[in-house]
Amino acid sequence: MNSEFSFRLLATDGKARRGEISMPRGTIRTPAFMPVGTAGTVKAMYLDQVRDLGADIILGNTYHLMLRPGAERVAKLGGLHEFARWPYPILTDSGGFQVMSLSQLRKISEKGVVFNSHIDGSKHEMSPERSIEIQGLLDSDIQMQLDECIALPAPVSEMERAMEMSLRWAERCKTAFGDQPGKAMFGIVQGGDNETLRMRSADALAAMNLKGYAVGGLAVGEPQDVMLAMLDVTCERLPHEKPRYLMGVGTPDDILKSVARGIDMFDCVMPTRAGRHGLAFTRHGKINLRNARHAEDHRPLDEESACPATRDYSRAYLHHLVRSNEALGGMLLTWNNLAYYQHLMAEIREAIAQGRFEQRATEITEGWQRGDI
Ligand code: PRF
Repeated sequence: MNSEFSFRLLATDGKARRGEISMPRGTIRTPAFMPVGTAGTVKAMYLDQVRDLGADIILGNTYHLMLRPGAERVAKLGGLHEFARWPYPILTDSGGFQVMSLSQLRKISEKGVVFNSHIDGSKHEMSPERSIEIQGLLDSDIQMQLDECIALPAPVSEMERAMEMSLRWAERCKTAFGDQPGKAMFGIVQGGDNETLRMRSADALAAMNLKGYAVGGLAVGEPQDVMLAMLDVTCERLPHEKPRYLMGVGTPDDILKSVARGIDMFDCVMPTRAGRHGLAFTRHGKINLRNARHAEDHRPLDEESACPATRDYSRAYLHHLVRSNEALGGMLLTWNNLAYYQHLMAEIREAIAQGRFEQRATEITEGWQRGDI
């Protein structure tokens, strides 16, 4: 264990990187997938299960927790780790992205965001400084700068304005965060689907000498090849020796292609949300358990898996649970999906260490394309 935040690259294979983030609450093996625990819970999972699947870090949301139960209250109760019973690293998103996607009424200006709660309509303000203060009250290990993520497509002038303001907010967040050796504040690259803006954003953030960098503003409506092109120009300009986190991404295919371009960390609601909606991710691709063709299928999702949800329950039973809206359906499929995602990350890390990432990625992709067997 380490008293300071540090990142060590253990192996590279092409642009893909295998590494390790060390911090007081634990070590994060990268490339890493961080299960989303928005409100201090990874929905439909016990955190012990999440840990057992191999998650080194989970994500929490400033926006949700500040509204309910409140950041000061979480602090009073001993911080988010103690509250949720997860003693390992937690990364918190800064709130801006969730304000824009969840609050109906919101106003964004140089000062920050003013918004109405999606829960009770109450009015709240969040400046870059307040976002960092809240993340500190939660006792988050990796804190994110407040940024503005805009939906694509958007006019270049709009992408430029949001990117430049996000840079100014990065400076303010850096100052507000100060010097906390065991923790980190990451900057967020913005710039929409414009290569020049992305390069400017990455260069300016790199010059701030932050402990890590996120790529934001992607997977917001653009085609996958546009997202990958943005990663190509961005990763190139980010410091080699710092971790890189692609926010809110993605499908297993997005993850393989982003690791190939130098991304180290991911988070996404995909495995948890899709699980609650009846969708299973497997070695053989996605399986929609709602479909009537599973109604009398004795086979488990994957008999070779080490995960009980994947190996021990018939597709017929999972189909029945999903169709009946039983809580257990969402629980078993979330378990299966997070097991699949963590297994995928372990395979990725091993392949990079062995210098055979590209071959392994091709084999994994072919497995999905062979279809549901
Ligand atoms: N900014 C922040 N959080 C995010 C994003 C962003 O751009 C995204 C975009 N995919 C997901 N979550 N702060």
